[in-house]
Amino acid sequence: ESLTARPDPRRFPPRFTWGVATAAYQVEGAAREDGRGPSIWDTFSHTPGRVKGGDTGDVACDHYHRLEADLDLIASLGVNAYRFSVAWPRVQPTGRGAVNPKGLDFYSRLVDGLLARGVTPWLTLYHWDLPQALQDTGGWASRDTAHAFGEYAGIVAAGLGDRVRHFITINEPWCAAFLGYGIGIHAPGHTDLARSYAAAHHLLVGHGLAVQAVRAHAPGAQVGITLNLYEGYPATDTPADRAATRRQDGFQNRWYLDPVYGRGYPQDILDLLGDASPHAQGLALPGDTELMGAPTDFLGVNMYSRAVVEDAPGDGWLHSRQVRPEGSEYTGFDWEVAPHSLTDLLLRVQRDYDPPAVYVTENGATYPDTVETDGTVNDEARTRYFQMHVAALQPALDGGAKVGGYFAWSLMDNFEWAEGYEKRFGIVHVDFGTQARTVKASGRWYADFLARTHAEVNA
Ligand code: GBH
Repeated sequence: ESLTARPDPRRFPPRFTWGVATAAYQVEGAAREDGRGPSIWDTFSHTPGRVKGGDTGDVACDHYHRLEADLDLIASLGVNAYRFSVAWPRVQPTGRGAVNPKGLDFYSRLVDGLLARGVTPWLTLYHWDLPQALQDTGGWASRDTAHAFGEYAGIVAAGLGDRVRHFITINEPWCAAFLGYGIGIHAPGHTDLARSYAAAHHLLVGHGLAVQAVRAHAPGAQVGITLNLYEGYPATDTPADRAATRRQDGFQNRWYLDPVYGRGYPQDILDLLGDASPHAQGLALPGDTELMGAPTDFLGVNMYSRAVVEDAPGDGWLHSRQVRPEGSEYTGFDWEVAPHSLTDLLLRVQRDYDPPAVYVTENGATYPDTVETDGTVNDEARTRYFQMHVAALQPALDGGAKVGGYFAWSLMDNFEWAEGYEKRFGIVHVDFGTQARTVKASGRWYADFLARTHAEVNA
C-alpha cells in the first residue's frame, strides 16, 4: 500500500469536525487539589514496578494550572473541536454522593474557555480514572460501579449539558477491562480472564446507564461511546488464518460493537469463553441487551494500527496470534503503520452496524522525538503518519462511511499510562522539567492543513 498519500483539504465536507484529544489523568496533574479524590491510576502509578520509571500523573502536563495558556494553544492550532475527559474523582471524590463544586468548576471553565475561542467541547465521561473508593468495593467487576457511573454521568450532564453538546460515555472499554483486569498492565492491575469479562460487561451496562442519564439531563445532546478497533487481516489466505482473524475480531471489536448496536454478545466468542462469559458467571441480567444497546448518536473510533493474525492452536483461549508483517513501517510501540486499514475499518463498521455517524476520536503515533538546538521538533515520521491517516478518511467518505470528524491524539505529550513519560504522542512537545510547550512540525502541518480546509470551504 502507498505510504505517501497526502490529504486534499478541499475534499472534506464543510462542517467536518477537526480536533485534538487528551484525557484527564494524562495531562491535568494537580492530583490532590481542590478536593479531588484518589483514582485507581494514582494507586497504580504509586505502586513500585507498575509504571516505567516510577512515573505518575501527579504533575503530568500541569494542565490544571495552565488552563488559559493551553486553551490559547488549542485555539492557535485552528481546530474546531477539543476532546477531553472529566476526572470522575474531581467531581465525586469517592465516586458517590455529593458533588465537589471545585472539581466541576474546573470543567465549566474549560468548556467556557473553549466556546469563547470557537472550539466545540467533546466531553468523555470516563477515560480510566475510576475513584479508588469504588475500586475498594469491587471496581468494574461489580455491577454497583455501573450504577454509580450512571449517577455521575447525570451530574456532569446536568452541570455542563447547557454548553456541552457532545458526550462520550466510556473510552475504550476493551482497554479498561482487558488491560486492567485481564493482563494487568493497566490499573487496577488484575490478571483474571473471568473478572475482565465481568468488568467489560459492567462497563457496557454503565455505558447504557450513562446514555440514559445524558438523555435525561442534557436533552438534545449527542451521545456515543469510543471503542478502540483494529481491522484484522489473515496472515495467509487459508481457512485456518481467516477463522483466527475472525476470532481476534470477535475478541477485540465485535464483543463491544455487537452489544452497543443492540445485538448482545457475539455467539462465537461466548462459546469460546465458556465459564468466563458473563452469562456463565450469572452477570447478564434480563434487560441488559437493551441497556447496552441504548440508541446512540455516533460511534467514536480510536485507531492506531491493524491486526495481522494467524491460527495458533493451543495459544490461550482464542487460539490465535498477531504476527509482525515483514517490510512494514512501525511506530515507537512497534505498531504497524497501516493507514489503509482505517479506510477498511470505517467502511466495514458502516456496512455491518450502520451508525448514524462515526468520529475518529483518536489517531496518532509515538516516535522518539529530538529537540533541535533551536528548540524545534521536526517529527517527520509523525507528520507523515497523520497525513496518511487523514488521507485514508477520503476513500471511506467516498465509499459511504458517515465520517463526521477526526481528532489527533494527542494535543501534547503526556502521561502515557504504563509507559510513563517516555512515549510521546503529542503534536505539541512538552518539556516536563519546565512545562514549556513547543508546537512540533506535525502540529504545524495539522494547523496549516486545517487553515486550507477552512479557506477552501469558505471560498
Ligand atoms: C489509547 O489507547 C488511549 O485512549 C490513550 O489514552 C493513549 O494515550 C493512546 O491510545 C496511545 O496509547 O503493550 O504495545 O499495547 C490505545 C491502547 C493501550 C495502546 C496501552 C498502548 C500499551 C502498549 N493503548 N498500550 S502495548
